[in-house]
Amino acid sequence: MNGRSARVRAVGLVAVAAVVALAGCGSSSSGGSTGSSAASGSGSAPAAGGGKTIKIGFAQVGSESGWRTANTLSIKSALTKEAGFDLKFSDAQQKQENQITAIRSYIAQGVDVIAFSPVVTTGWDGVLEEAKTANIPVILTDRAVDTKDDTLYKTFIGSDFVEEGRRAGDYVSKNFGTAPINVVVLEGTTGSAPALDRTKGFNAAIAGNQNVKVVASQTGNFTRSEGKTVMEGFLKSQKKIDVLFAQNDDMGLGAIEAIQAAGKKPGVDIKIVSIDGVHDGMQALADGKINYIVECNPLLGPDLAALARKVVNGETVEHRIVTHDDAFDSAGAKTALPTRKY
Ligand code: GYE
Repeated sequence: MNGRSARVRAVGLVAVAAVVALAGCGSSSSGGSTGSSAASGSGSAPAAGGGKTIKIGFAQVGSESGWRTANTLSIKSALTKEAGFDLKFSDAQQKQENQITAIRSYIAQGVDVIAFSPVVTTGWDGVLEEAKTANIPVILTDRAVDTKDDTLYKTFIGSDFVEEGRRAGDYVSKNFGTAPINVVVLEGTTGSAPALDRTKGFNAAIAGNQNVKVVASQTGNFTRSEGKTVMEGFLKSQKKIDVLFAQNDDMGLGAIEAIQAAGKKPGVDIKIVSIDGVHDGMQALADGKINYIVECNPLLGPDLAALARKVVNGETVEHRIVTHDDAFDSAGAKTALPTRKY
C-alpha cells in the first residue's frame, strides 16, 4: 500500500459518505465501504471477516480540533454495520485515564480488535499487555506510543509528524529567515506524538539558519481557545514577533484573533505557518492570514477498516504505514479549497 493510494481511497470514501449523509440516511447502501475495500484491493464484499461482523472498539483522543472532527467522521463512516463492523466508539476528552478505561471496557466486552489514537506517547504498556493477554489485537491510528515492546500492537497508521515539522521549519527558514527573525511556537498537547515530533522536525530544519530564533514556545493543547490565550501572552511578553509556528490550524486560528485584537495583521505583520489543512485553516490561508500549511491527512477510516479486517483474519500487515501529506501556500489553498473534503 503506498501513501498516495491511501489518500485517494480516503478522499473517495468521504465523498461517498457525504452523499449518504446528504440523502439523510446511512443505510441505503454500503457504497462507502465497498468503494474503499475495492480500491484497497481486498474485494468488494461488504461483509467483514468472512461474513462475521467485526466488533471493534475505538478510543478517540477527544474533539479538540477540526482535524479530530474530520478523523472521527472518517472512522465512523468507514466502520459501519453495512461494512461489517460493530463499532464501539469513545471520546477521551484528551485524558489518558479515560482512554485506558475505554480500552479496558473493550477488553471486558471481548471485542475482536481495538484501535486507538493515544493522547500521549508514554504509559501504555500495562493496558496493551492486558489486551495481548486477552488475545485482542491492537491497531494504532494517527499517534504513536513509546513502548519497549513493539509487538504489543499490530500496526500503526498515520502521518510522519517529524517530516511535517521539518517541512514547516524549512519553509520558515527559506522564506522568512533571510534576515534575523523571532519565532514563537504554539505547541500541541504536551507529551503527544505530534507535539514532540513536530517540534523535533521544526528545530532540525531551522538549526542551520542563524537568522531564525525561537523566542517563546508553549503548549496551546491543539485547541483554538488555548491558541488564542497563549498568543495573547506572547504578544504581551515578546517585544518583536515575526513568525508564528502553530502546530495545528486551530491554534493558529485562535492566534489570528489575538493578533487582530492587538491591532496587527496576521499573515503580514506576523507570518503564520501551521499544520493540518482543515477547512478553516485553508480558508485563512487563501485569505492571506496564514502563509503556509503542511497538510496532515485525517481520513484514516477506510484504511483502518481494511487493516482491522486483515488483522482479525490473521493476515500479516505492515508494522508502520505512513500516510501521504501535501503542503499549501495561499495560491495552492485557493485551488484546492473547492474540492477539499474536510
Ligand atoms: O494535528 C491536531 C489534533 O494527532 C495529527 O491532533 C493529530 C493532531 C492534529 O488535535 O489538530
